[in-house]
Amino acid sequence: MKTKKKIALIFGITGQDGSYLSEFLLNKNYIVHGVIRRSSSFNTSRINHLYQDPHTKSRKFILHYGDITDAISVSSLIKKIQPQEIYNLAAQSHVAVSFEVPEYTANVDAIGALRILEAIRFHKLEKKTKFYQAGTSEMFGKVVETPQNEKTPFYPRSPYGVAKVYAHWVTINYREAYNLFACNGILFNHESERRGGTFVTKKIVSALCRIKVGKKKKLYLGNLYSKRDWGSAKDFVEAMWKMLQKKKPDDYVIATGKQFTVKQFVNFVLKRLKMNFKWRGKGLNEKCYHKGKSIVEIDKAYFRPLEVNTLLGDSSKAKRQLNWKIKTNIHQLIDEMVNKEMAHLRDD
Ligand code: NAP
Ligand code: G4F
Repeated sequence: MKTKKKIALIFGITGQDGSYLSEFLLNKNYIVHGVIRRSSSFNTSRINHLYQDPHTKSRKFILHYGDITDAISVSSLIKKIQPQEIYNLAAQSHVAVSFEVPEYTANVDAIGALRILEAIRFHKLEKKTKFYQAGTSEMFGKVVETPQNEKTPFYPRSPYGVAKVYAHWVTINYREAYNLFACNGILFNHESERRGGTFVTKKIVSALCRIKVGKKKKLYLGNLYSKRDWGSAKDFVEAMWKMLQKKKPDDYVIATGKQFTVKQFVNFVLKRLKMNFKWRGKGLNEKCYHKGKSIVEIDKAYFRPLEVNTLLGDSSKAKRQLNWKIKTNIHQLIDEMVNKEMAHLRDD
């Protein structure tokens, strides 16, 4: 007997995680629907390889225009698609930018989650549709304990972090009030070759590769001493799916349990590129030299009004209950990112 394919709906499908989650779900034989925003330039580069022409029979990958700030579009898509699983990955996801556009960030990152939850409830899909909310270690902000787990209190340090705390609690609220199958993933930083170019790992890899081949002279960074627990996006999207396959909905920290400073990340990439280097100076005058020339310098513009100095996750609950495992360490991640960047540069 043929089993019916599961249907998933992804908000934020054009982003780093949306693209990997799409691939993951398609491999599991899902029909994947995704919401894209109208943009004056193409915003689908991460999912172009998955695209299926609307005239294709029995499509498995279907895109819809919509926006998480538009309640009616959110609601009508959910009514039309009636998915078994909804993944809310849509966000203004840049912490520094959230200080520049705080109200917009709240609208997308906080109320966006509410709009989806309310649409599930309004269309009486509580028993049919499971919901995943893309929460973040930024909610821990000025951490009150180390490492951070599901019980660690939140102390967000940016409009982004504050908005995500709202989304976290409203997800729990709908779970408890309406018996909705709704889970929060509390994901620590996760990276890949598809990471947006203004996040620090991708910015470092991209600039140092270009410096290596003589296409760029200098990389400017902000705080070199913040510590992050960096994992691989491919590993982390699997955890999102695993949460929705459990019998009961719950919240889970997803992290590697290892942390490094931004400066260490720079050093790892330089070593991977076989570039000799030496750091000299202090504070804003700290510089990294290669062959007698400074290649990394500090620019105050990249400091934030408030910083999250340290993040380190304890994901033992996810390991125990979801049987989730980390497959990629930081050096393998850097390898993947550097290889992709160098291939791009060769193609250029
Ligand atoms: P990303 O690459 O910035 O992708 C964000 C996605 O959200 C994009 O598809 C973007 O569309 C979409 N989006 C933004 N505003 C929207 C709106 N108003 N309506 C509909 N879609 C909208 O982020 P990511 O790294 O994949 O992260 C996925 C989610 O996990 C985000 O919610 C992020 O906050 C959260 N998170 C990420 C990390 C991490 O380290 N990557 C860690 C913890 C939590 P466009 O392509 O059109 O801009
Ligand atoms: O790469 P980042 O911009 O990531 P951040 O702020 O940790 O946020 C990312 O991870 C969160 C999970 O914890 C997600 F929720 C969020 O959506 C996003 O994906 O910055 C990492 C660190 C920060 O301490 C920042 O101050 O790197 C420091 N940094 C130093 N120089 C820089 C730079 N960050 C950026 N983006 N650019 C710099 O030049």
